[in-house]
Amino acid sequence: MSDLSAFPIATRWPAKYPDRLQLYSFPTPNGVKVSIALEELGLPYEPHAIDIGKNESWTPEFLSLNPNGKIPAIIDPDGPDGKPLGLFESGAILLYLAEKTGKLIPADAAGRYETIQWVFFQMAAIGPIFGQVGFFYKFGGREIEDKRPLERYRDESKRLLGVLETRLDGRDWIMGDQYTIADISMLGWVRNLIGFYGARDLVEFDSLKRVPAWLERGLARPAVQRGLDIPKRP
Ligand SMILES: N[C@@H](CCC(=O)N[C@@H](CS)C(=O)NCC(=O)O)C(=O)O
Repeated sequence: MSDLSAFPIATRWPAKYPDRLQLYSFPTPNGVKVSIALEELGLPYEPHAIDIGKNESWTPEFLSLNPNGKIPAIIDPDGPDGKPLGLFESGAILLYLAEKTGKLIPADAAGRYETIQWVFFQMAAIGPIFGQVGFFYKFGGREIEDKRPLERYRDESKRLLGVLETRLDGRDWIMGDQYTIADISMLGWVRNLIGFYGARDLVEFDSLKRVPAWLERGLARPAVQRGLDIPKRP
């Protein structure tokens, strides 16, 4: 039986199944990347809901695993050399899971780096910029009279969607025939932009062809549908 006693987070969110990978998350675009990947991979895991609406990611127990106070984070009791590994940052977790299993990433070195490149593109651009559109269009920032911040992030989001539209020319998935962690990193964000943030018209989503078709293909995957709802909101 795995010993997670070195991880203070496991005192506040105890593991029923300590031999399984422990997921500390919430069903947001960053959180669902990991639950979707785990569902795709069929790895046994135990999800714990960290209610960010109640600031649970800022508790000392959560901060002991991720000093940056953000979901998702994991503990893999069966990490490198068979020792437990704690990890935060969704991109790092996706890469770790892909390399652990040899799935959701091409086996050849060039394809592997190309996939990592697109995951970094998501982490550095799609996530932060779409998140700002969410703030300035749907949340607190919508009250701000000066519309330049919203316009800036709207225009940048349209540009980034354009990059995806071009990349998907002649490809079903970001890496072509193979569905990878690059797709998983982005599906939840594009879905959120036009769904939860309500920015479909703002970013002229319907003027695109390939991105909507890719989103539909991704959302049709049963593992994606399951992962989008894990962990369940309390
Ligand atoms: N770069 C981080 C970002 C994680 C992130 O922003 N998580 C958000 C939810 S999508 C969060 O935990 N917010 C809680 C808060 O800031 O209080 C990653 O990809 O893991």
